[in-house]
Amino acid sequence: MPFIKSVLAREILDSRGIPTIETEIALDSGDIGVASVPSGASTGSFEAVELRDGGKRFLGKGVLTAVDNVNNIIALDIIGEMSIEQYEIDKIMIDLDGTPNKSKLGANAILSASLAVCKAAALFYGVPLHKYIGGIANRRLPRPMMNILNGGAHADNKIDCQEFMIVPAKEAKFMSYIEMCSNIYHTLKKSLKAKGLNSNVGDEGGVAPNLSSTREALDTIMEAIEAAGYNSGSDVEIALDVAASELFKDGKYMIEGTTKTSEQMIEFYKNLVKDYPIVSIEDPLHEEDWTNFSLLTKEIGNTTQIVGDDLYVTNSSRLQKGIELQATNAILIKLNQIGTVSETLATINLAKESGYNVVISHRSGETEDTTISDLSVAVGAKYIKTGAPTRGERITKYNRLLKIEEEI
Ligand code: 2PG
Ligand code: MG
Repeated sequence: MPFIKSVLAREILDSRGIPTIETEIALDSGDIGVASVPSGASTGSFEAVELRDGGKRFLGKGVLTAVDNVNNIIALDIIGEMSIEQYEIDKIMIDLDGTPNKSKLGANAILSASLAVCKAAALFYGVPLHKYIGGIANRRLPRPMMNILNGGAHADNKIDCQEFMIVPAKEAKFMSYIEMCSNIYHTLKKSLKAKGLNSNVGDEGGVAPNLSSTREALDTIMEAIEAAGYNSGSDVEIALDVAASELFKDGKYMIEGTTKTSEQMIEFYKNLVKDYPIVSIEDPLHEEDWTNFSLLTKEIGNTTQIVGDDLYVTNSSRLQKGIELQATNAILIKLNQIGTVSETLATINLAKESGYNVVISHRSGETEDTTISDLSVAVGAKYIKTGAPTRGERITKYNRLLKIEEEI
């Protein structure tokens, strides 16, 4: 077994130009794992804590404390450790932190080290990261849920629903998925321009035109699908991330200039799935609206994937509660919501054992790190959600999947 020889964290920038953390872990074998962590904009209240410095530097968003926690606290406990077993290293860091939400050392600090160990170990064993994590059993790539139109907290327009995604309906090569989604995306941009609408992009690369309702956005996407020569429904379907916790004020949902109760939101979704080829709805309700999640899943869960993101925050206890209540039939997985590789894998295992679909996800603030591409293949995730077919930090995940497909 090799041992961890050195640990070095530093501050870098994410795709929004906001500081984040990158960590390098070197083994005595000479293998070096390098990993960086992403950051969300519409974060769930139950996510593990992302440590920010506060104060004046970078408007309070600096991560030098987290960097220091890796270099001067975590490093002392893991350097020289005669193991690169993921569960052991993660356990050392979880115990060192000692809080339920990683608020002492920061989930960003801990995850950067957890990922760097994982990558160093894959290099040591001489296998690609997806094989190191998942073994040789999994040879299927996920389908992209590709974000083409942004609203909510990811754009400065009037659309309340945060993400409109397109999803290939038929099994194909990954490049065919990309080609179809890219054709539709570029057709959408052209048609917005032709209508005199803004075709600039939001944080995840989707266009962010000033449309005013979910239905208007869906109609625009349906037109683009047909104009690009595809059939909506049989070639490509639609997925939404409503990020409804962001819309919840004083016990009601504020959406499209109206106030809706949970029951009215459920009616709204039942009508939407009747009128559009929607296969998946993420966070349709507030992160604590468990009862109504269960009602919605009972109503439309047979034909529609209901995904919990803020609801579960990749946390196995919250997922366990969701399974008991039959709150959803799928989970969104984001490593930085929980803060270690091993806890993320435990949550994914629980989801799979319970027959839940797994969607591996980026964050709206990303880096060039492509771990999620490998993770999606390793665990046999049904979908990956990693933004539009544009912007380097999104494209790098798709390019990594193309290479993995070539490998396997
Ligand atoms: C989401 C994510 C990623 P954020 O809500 O699913 O698309 O957004 O990273 O801002 O939480
Ligand atoms: Mg979400």
